Amino acid sequence: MSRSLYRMALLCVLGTLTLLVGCGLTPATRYVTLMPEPPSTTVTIAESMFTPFILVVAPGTAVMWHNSDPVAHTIATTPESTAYLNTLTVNQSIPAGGMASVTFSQPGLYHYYDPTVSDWNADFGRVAPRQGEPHYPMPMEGMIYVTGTIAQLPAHAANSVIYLHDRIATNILAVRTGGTVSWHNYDTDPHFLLPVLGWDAPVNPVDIGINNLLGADAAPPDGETRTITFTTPGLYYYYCQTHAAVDPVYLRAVARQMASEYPIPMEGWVLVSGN
Ligand SMILES: [Cu+2]
Repeated sequence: MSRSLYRMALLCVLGTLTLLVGCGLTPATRYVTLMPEPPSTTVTIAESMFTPFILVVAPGTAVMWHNSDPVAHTIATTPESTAYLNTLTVNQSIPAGGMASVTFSQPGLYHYYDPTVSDWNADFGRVAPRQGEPHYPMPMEGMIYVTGTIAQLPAHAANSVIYLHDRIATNILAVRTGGTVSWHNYDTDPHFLLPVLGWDAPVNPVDIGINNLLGADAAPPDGETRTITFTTPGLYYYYCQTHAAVDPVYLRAVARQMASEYPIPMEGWVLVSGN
């Protein structure tokens, strides 16, 4: 083989090798491009309910709603808005069998409902169910809990039970880690606040126990006060055992018919974050 032929042969081999390496790189490069997809998680819509009722995600997560009902549903944040609640407004219709996706970047709570089958009750500041829906008296609502640190939450928050009502005055509160929340019973009847069991941390990461709040009838003149110190960050979901029960499938408080606020359950949330 002459020197020029040898050189040509060598170039051919090198060229082939380059092509092979090139072919090998192309899919790998494409794969690497797809890698930084945001994490995603799914809320199922079925029988006019959102499951799970409380979804916990890290900041930057895309939440996908999958509507498996034969009718369209809407996801809409409630009118509640604070530094830690509904910092993003959502209002999207999801056709039957369809999907919707929302990415939540800011830590906090996002409280939403379906206004086509439930109602925002402005007097109560709560989502109310409609009679005739399959899981009445549970309204079609849900909570997205985006973990992460929320700065400048108060060290103390005061809450109460309203006079002559089976109702928590402030449904959703937040305090910094190590902070305290007190509940004063302005009602005449006793109330018993305890966690909705069955959730995994960071929902109810610590059992707050049964908090007996005697009313003015048993503890005159003005009922009892309980104060709880929250040393572990998380979302504490509680209810009053006298005026609500827990649905074992959805792990939600359900109003008892004898409660004055029926069908709205006596329940509340405490968000604990930052310091
Ligand atoms: Cu009660």
